[in-house]
Amino acid sequence: MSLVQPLFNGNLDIIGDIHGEYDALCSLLRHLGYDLQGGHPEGRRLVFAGDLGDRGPSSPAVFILIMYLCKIGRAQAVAGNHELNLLMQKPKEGTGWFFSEQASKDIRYMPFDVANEFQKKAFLEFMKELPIALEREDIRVVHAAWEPSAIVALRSVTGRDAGQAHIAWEHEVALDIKQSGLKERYSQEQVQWGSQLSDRASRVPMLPATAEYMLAHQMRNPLRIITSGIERICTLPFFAGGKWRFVERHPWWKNYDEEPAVVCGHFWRRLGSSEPEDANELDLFTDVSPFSWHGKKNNVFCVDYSVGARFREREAKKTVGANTKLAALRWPEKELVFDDGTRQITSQFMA
Ligand SMILES: [Mn+2]
Repeated sequence: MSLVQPLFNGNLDIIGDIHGEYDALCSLLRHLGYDLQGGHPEGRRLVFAGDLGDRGPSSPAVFILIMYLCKIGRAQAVAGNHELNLLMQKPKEGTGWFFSEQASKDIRYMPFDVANEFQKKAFLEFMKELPIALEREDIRVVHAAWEPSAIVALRSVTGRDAGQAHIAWEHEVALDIKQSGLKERYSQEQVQWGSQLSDRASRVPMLPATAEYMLAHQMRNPLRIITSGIERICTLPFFAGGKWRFVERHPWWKNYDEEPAVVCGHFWRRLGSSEPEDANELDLFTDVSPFSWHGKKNNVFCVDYSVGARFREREAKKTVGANTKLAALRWPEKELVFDDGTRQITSQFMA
């Protein structure tokens, strides 16, 4: 077992983050021409770019279907940051379907189906088997970022699943942070600023040790880089997800100059007028049109069209799916198919 595995040959339909939106998945598969067993009249095959569950109403059903399709060889999937969290047994926001201690806190996402013990065990076994990256000569698939040095590090992992490799790297980073004195400086800042760090109204200046500490956790762990992307220290702190932040996402594709195309998910591309929940959060696609390839060579494509934000549309009693879609990128056709049946040819490939 390796964390970087060969991708299927032939024509592919690469599907972005699903986040427990089972109905969207079923209608997308129908529009793509798949039958209930994942068979396709033209022999096409499915690839899932990770983040199968969390937030949406039916994460268990999504896992059951994809697990089945992968087992019978009709689909492949890479793990995303949400799969990694489940593997690490970290009950984060949106994981109430999996962790009973989180279920009552996930009010925003209610109602949602909850996995039983038997299912959880099966899902964990399945996630342990998932690769982090899939590759072939012309195309690569990861959840968030194809960062060449992180991929090299993943290739060197043998005899460990992603969860075990993640723990080992986290230990290494923690030890280094402690020995270098960064942990001590970080703790001092945390004590000094205390509850203000989670108060939007407070004026928190740039905290250099906190920034460096956060950056180290993200950038010194190859698994984090591939499943949640590249980060940098930002110029000004910003408030997002209930905390003051000192590092921001970096559009890694601006540095990607290798030949094979890369398809990823994770980055919540926006359609139409949908607004970010945190106005301060950096939109990585301000200079990229919604259906365009992007990056230094224009050979990277993020296929996540924010279906994970459907809970917000439900919450606001808006039309579900108006600004959020589940998408598949057809390769080599480079056409998008959405869960509502609409299609769109992508633009600017290698332009
Ligand atoms: Mn993600």
